[in-house]
Amino acid sequence: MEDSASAAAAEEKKKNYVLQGRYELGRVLGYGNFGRVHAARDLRTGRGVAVKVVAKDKVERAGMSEQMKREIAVMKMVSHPNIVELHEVMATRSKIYLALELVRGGELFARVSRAGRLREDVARRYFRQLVSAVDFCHGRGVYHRDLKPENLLLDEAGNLKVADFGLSALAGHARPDGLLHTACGTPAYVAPEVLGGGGYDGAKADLWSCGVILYVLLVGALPFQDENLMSMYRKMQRGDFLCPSWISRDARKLIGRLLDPKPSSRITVAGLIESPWFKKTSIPSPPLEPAPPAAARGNGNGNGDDKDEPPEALNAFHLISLSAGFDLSPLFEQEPSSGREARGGAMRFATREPASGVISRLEGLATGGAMRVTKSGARGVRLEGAERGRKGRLAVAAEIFSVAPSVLVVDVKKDGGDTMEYRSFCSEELRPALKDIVWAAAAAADPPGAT
Ligand code: PIT
Repeated sequence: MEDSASAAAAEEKKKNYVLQGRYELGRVLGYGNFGRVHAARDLRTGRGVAVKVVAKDKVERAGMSEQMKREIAVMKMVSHPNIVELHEVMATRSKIYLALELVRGGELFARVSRAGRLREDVARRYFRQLVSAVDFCHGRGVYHRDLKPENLLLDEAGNLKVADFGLSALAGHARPDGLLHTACGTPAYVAPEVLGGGGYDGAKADLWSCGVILYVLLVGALPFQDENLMSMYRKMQRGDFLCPSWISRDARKLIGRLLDPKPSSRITVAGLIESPWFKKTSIPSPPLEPAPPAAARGNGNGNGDDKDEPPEALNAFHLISLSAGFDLSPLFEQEPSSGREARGGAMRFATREPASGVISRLEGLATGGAMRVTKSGARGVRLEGAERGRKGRLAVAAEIFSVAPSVLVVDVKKDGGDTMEYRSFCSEELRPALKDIVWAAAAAADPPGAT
């Protein structure tokens, strides 16, 4: 009996790997509501896709079956260049599979958290794409209700794609008062009227979240933050937030109009599109022009618009000698503006240690931390935690590339588990363990932004 159960489980596992003979599932890209999202390959076309795997029993236990059906219905309705496309839905007895557009550039959240904050022209480009997607949804009676940088993905060309409609609502679900009544979303991004519980207009609530997102892009912090949810809610109700002095006047005005606690006077999409900050045309900086040194970059010109981020246009050898070891990512990015921040907490460092030495360091680190090690070829290693964390087991994948004779670059990525756990693993364990093999050029100045 038990044997046949485990054989069935093994069979299910195999089936999952090549899903219904059509999709070959690969690494975990992230976690949506109710399931993991895997990178996958469509075996019929060879095309890359993302497959979200949802366990039916989990959805049922949480009483979210209707919401799941709504997510699928919504995604079928919203085909737009800035929304992750749903290609196909499949199901087995126990699981639902959504085959989605593959978006490879990671979360916008990762780009912002690594850069600290974005230049206004860079933020404006993302924000326009977000508003285009949001306006498109609203025009079809779809309200996302969980807009936040973690649900905004970037493709390889640096275009924004809205994901995760798992909490979305349709206009048809409003009560007779014309308002939605389900409080959902992520507190820091959710409009005060949603938390208030008295019914809300889905479009106005999404615009508030757009205001929080714009603030996060430009400031690198949340506008309303408090350990105590009630105090945070009170700050939101009062519109009590501060804009740092580097934010331009137009951006500040727009943020104020989006973070208006009264939905009736809050700006509409039509007003937003006509606002000076949104409309501003910016002249893109010339590509491959090395930026002046930090001291000459004039930090603080008062209006805060179009400030420089750290230069990213140096060549491979500059970067190796200047980087003091970690984070050489501009070396490999094909699209300069998609930059190193798009890589979701990924870490890169140069070393003169041979590949075998790097691998044995990683193996030593794994053994010390009771992690499981698997090698893939001569240049790949994966470490997996023994214990399940907040989002499953932490898994870290390292790949080794040769960039010059006797110079290797090691690329480290999260391959499973929670992003915060991954970050603390990197800073508390990985970095210290590798410190002495990371190649830091003697007496070379750190480039701006290097750690
Ligand atoms: C990708 C890459 C990635 C995440 C996703 C897609 C997720 C997409 C998604 C998840 C949902 C949903 C709609 C889209 O409702 O890292 O290509 O739960």
